[in-house]
Amino acid sequence: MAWAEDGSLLWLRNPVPSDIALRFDPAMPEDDGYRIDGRTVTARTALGLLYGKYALLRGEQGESHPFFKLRILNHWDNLDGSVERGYAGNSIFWAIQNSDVPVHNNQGSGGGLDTVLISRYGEACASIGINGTVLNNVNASPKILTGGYLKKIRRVADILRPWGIRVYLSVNFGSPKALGELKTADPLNPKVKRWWQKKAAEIYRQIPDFGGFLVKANSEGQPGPFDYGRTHADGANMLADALKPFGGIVMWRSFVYGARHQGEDRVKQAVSEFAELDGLFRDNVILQSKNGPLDFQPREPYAPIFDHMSRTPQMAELQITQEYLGQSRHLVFLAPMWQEFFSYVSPDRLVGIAGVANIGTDTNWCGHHFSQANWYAFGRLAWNPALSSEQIAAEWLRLTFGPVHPAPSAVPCDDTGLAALYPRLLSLLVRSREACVDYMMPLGLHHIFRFDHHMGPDPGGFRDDYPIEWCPVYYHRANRDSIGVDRSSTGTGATGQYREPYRSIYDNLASCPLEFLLWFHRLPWSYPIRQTGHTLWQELEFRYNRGVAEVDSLVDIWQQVRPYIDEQRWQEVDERLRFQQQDARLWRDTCLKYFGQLQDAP
Ligand code: GCW
Repeated sequence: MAWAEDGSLLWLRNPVPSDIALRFDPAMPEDDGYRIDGRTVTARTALGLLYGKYALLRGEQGESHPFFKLRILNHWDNLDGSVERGYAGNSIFWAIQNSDVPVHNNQGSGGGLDTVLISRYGEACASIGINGTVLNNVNASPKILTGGYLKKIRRVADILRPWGIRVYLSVNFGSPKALGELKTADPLNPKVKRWWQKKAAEIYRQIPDFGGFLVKANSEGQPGPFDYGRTHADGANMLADALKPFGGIVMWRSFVYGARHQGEDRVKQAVSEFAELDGLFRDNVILQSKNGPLDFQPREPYAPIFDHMSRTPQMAELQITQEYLGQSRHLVFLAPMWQEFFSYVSPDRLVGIAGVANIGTDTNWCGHHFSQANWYAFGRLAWNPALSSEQIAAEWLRLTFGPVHPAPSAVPCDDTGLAALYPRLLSLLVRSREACVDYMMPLGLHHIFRFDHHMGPDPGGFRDDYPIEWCPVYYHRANRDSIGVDRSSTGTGATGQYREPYRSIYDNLASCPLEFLLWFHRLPWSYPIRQTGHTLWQELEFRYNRGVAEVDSLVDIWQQVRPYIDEQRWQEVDERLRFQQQDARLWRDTCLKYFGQLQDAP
């Protein structure tokens, strides 16, 4: 099968059929949903018709409505064109200045903006229902709010508007001071309030449908309201008041540690910080929290902050870019992880979801062809969190690797051969996240990554010039006798932050699920695992080996599909799978060796 040389078509290689009938129906529910009947798409809004067209392309029939109102990508893109935790080239929005890094499809003459690329991005997002994008890193440069950048943002907003995508910005809380315009950024200072009000007005003059601000404050060195003895609520409300007249929102992140609750178990600090503020936020503030209480690990229990803010609208932040899951070099399909999260935190409690994007200037957008599946899955789950991983994976596989219609006659296209292999490929895709957990950090182990770049294992990692919360040894605490962190009521008490029944389930060693065992409990190496008959040590060995075997199976199935996939994509995926195969072994061998030697120590 031919793959269009320009890699930008993703799951959209087949054009939307031209013989579709489009109808407005003002009696439909008030959202951007659609109804598909044969080749007729009906919707209440123009955006609904657009969504319906793409739904038809993926074979949908019947009626469908978006579950979350806010379905937003968060780009951690820096103004110099680099992308924090980006593994797919540079930013598609902020060009590297004076660089000859080639940007694919650079046909747009947008004065540093690749208008064609950004429009394709908009289409890809719209095709899966994404309706918002934050254009810059949460570690935000104050410069984003200055005139030249605002002009550029206006142009990006103009390109994305036809695709139903609203533009948002991450803002640096200290901006008025950092830009040298005021002496303070104290949220209760009238001059500071006025500064933000004027800034909001300036933005909305250019971008009338601007979405609002995303804020990382008093976290990992970012400025925030604490700098002036104020609370997160003081800070968020001040920005919310500035945006309110224009209909804008503030997405305030709860990812904080090492500030006011320094020294406390890191996974407890968000609740310690925010629970007491519940009810104090303006109605256009949304608290945005990562799915787990630590930091996007291959597996975490859900973040208990979601149990504590009953009077505050909340959003979940998921990470599409695989910072801790092999980056763009491992095939790991993330839908099962996100579904696991929704099984603990009901989507009903959330007003939206945000996904940290994995998109860059690489020809295939995401570095790894299969990483596109995670972008796709994020959008599909934002639209309907009840979709199964299997269904999403099946859709994506078919759209991405299935035949292109009409099949180019010069290229033999044995669709049946590929179809026969789909079930195995699909099941490996769906199991790939569990495999990653197994070969990296089974049984609730977490954060044993190499410093800074988070690729590869470093179970012995310790640096006394780093905060202890950045050191792997803090997270497993393994010694000659035991491993794991006691977070139960006899330990750090983190289990006490969970609602029942989870509080008791996690607290009690006998009922704690094996996948969270060492997250919540500290156990001797010889601890007998009732469910399997292994000792703890044997169970670790078993799981590390199981993860490696799963990757071997992936490599194997990829060999079998070779005749049915264009050579270029096949090769590129194969090369990464072979790296993953080696890396899975590296994880297993490094961790087992390190933990094994500890036990043998005199
Ligand atoms: O996981 C950590 C990342 C940082 C990131 C931070 C955050 C944008 O390693 O790169 O900063 O989380 O989410 O704020």
